[in-house]
Amino acid sequence: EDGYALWMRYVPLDAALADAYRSQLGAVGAPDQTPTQHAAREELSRGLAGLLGSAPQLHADAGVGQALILGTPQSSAQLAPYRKDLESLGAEGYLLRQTQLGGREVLLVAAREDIGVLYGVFHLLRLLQTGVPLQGLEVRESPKLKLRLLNHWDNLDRYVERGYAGSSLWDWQTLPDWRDPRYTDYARANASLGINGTVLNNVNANALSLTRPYLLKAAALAEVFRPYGIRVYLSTRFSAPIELGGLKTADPLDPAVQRWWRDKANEIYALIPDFGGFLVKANSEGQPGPQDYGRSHADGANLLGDALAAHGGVVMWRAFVYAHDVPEDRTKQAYGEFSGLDGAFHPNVIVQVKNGPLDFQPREPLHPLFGAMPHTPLMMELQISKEYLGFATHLVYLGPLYEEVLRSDTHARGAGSTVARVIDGSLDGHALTGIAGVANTGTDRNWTGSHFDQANWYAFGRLAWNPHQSARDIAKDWAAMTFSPDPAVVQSIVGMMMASREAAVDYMTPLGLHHLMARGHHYGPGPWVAGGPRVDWTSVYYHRADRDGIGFDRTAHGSNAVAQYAPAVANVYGDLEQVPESLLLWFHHVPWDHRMHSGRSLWDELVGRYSRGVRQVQAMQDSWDGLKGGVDAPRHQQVAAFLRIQHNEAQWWRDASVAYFQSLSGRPLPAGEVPPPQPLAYYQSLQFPFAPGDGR
Ligand code: BDP
Repeated sequence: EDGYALWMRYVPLDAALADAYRSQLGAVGAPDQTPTQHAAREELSRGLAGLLGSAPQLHADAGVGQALILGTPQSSAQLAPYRKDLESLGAEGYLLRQTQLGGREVLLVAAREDIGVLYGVFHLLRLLQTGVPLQGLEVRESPKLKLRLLNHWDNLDRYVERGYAGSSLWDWQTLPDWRDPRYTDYARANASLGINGTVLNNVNANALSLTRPYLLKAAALAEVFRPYGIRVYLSTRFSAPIELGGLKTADPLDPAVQRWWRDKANEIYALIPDFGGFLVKANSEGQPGPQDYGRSHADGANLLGDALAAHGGVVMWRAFVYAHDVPEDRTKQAYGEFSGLDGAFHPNVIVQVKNGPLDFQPREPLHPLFGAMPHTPLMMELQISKEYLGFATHLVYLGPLYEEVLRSDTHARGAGSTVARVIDGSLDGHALTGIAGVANTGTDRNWTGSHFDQANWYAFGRLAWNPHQSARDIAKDWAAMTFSPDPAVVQSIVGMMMASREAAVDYMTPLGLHHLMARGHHYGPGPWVAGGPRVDWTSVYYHRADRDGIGFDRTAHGSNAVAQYAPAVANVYGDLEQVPESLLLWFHHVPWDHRMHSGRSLWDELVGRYSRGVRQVQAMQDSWDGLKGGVDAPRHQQVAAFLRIQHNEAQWWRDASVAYFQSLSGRPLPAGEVPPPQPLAYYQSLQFPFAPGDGR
């Protein structure tokens, strides 16, 4: 058990359960004409062999006597009567149904297209892995979002920006000739969740990835991924016509630039006929873009959109922008640049918006662009890698974070206008919909740098398929498949997972605080960070603490960022009485003796939250200790060690933060709180990657 198999371990089920399943799954009719059909058969065989102890008899022609039938109306005559029904599930949907056929009980895994059958096989395997009875089974599934993508921030030299799981999976040097079998396992894992696209390279893009040698490499990956329903996309450098084409400009209105992109698109599609499209970071953090020529984001996006349109490709244009001149409030920038462009984008352009207005913090309010651009398709970008959440060492299950933003109500069309409904297109009637997760994968044997970070890849994929699902239900499936279906084990692991995100918020940035991580690497506490090239890269800019109080005033008295939300949201966030305490210091600057719901002063509450976060990590350690024997030893040991690291670092965060804020507030610690064992200067002197020891 080294974690390589992810949630697809397919270890033997309990004997009674396996017996019951075997009678329903022994003989299988499954066509084998296409690569995707082949992948479905292979996965089923592999899964059943592992779970039930013997591989099923597979027949390419569905006939009488088979208990399980896989296929589409085209591939299996027996499924022809279901044509209409399957049509209604769309190109990627599927049906699992137990029914009578020719007087016998059969289980159907049926879909309109082959890819739906593969998705259905993964769903069936999940049911077996989690012990769900098949009697009377009826599952109808189709994805709620069209683009369900991973974004790899992988550079061509295999360094992964903000990646914590080793090097990039893509070995550009040996591609296209060598196709590492790991690429296929990557595709299987994604297909098991319904992820249907991958952006191979970093948003801080190198134009080289658009040259012919690299396109050939991308084409090889596309070929590996194709049977699994995964399309390849590329991050695109806006100035590529200059760097690669020798043009003098990349101005989107220049005919030579337009021609260059059209030619490039033709070249790409000749090599990768199902190429997905481009992801673009422009005029952000030093990247080139249309504003360099006095043009708008829409001009830039439409330039690329037009080049891809004839081939059916899309452009995902990122709204993560902030100005070169330091703004009064960085969180206001994206709305300022994009909301006025609503309706100006061509139909194959979708604007990709991060979940919150700043940058993947442990907690942020929803991004104000959601609901504010009804005439423009918006997709959401989440980070699966935990840049601001303790990298791969801290156990932080992101399901609750994703769920929180998806369920946030924009109130754009009245109550119930959730972010999930913005991105699934139902709120404003968009057909082009999507979600992207910044991938946390790498060459580490367990893919994600820690066993528990696999859960974040998993949860992202499941929510991408259906953003209305519950993070807890997803955690249950994951824990059962990844560790053990034993209900006591699952319950204990899910308990740890569900509490973990709030724990991290508490020990890092409680009560709406944000961006207090150490400079540059974002690991460990740095609430004192000040100075340097930009104030919005410092902590003091965000917390604004002094002797009198703390918090960023984003109300009408301050930056008025609240005005970017619909009035029903702005009224809540902007009102000290109504703002949820979890976002208090995001929106308000308040005195240290501000009364909290608990009756305590803000100062006492803040210190209490920091300590609560540390205690929660201790509770996770206790739960995990209780799982010794219930979880295999190799993974148990590694998780236990990582929890020890997390506990030390949670304590470090708490002590450093309390010492720092106390140096400003000048207030005594509340009764019962242990003073930080070291003076503030000690915490300020610690350098990454040297985690704090015991004071030696
Ligand atoms: C920030 C990361 C930076 C990314 C940037 C982005 O620190 O490495 O390039 O986001 O999303 O969170 O473009």
